[in-house]
Amino acid sequence: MDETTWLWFATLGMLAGSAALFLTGRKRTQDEEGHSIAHGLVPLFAAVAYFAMAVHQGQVTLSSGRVFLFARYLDWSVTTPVLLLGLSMTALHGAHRRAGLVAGLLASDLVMIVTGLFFGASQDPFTKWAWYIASCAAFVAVYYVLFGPLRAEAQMRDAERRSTYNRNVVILSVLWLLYPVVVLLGPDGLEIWSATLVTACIAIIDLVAKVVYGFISMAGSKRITDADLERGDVSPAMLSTHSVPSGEPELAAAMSAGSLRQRAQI
Ligand code: RET
Repeated sequence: MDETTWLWFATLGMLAGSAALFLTGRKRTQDEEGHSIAHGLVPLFAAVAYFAMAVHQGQVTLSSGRVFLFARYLDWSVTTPVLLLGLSMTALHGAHRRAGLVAGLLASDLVMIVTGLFFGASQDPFTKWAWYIASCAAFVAVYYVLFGPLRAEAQMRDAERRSTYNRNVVILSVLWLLYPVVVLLGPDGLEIWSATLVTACIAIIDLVAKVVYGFISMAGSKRITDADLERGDVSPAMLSTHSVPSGEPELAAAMSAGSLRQRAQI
């Protein structure tokens, strides 16, 4: 397959993945609803970027003749913060806690992507490798937060949140590590791999990191929600709707248990 075919393949794969994630996502609590919407939107946004690249708009030809696909970075600047926010919500039981820490995580991630964009657009070797090192340093900061303070937060939660965080953080960090390696080997870096090989590899890694990881993360948030509902640990304010849909008796039970608990605490 040539490079453009890979870009079309990724566009269609992302669209199908987004539709599947939106259609299967459950929305019983606000937490679950947040995860479903986030994981549905991530591949949808990627589809926009892949389409732009497939029709040769999301790229520029540099004076050296190298074609630089900058639309990848537009995709990553939106989708990576969303994925990190989802993981933070799992560790923190809602993202409203430790807002400074979460903001620091997202800012480091954005620095990683923006410096990566300048790396890709550079032609002078010194400038290029300076940007690469800066991007890797920001990547280390992202890992530090994920495996340091956020992991410590997750260990203080219930068994389902803890195990979901521990599983997701390992899968996410292994997948993300592949990006700087593939980009390093390709035409933007050491020029060992061809543009087609890099585009094919990134298309596959992107589909796994967005769609497959999306399903894994949504399964985790389903487990967490099931356990919360079973324990009656869901107050009416945490539900995604204030009216209980008929045919959802477990919600009605959890709501009344949750409101009883709330009243007991007053
Ligand atoms: C770049 C530039 C070189 C240095 C580093 C990079 C890291 C990229 C990463 C991208 C992750 C993208 C994901 C998209 C999925 O939605 C920018 C290649 C460190 C980690 C996960």
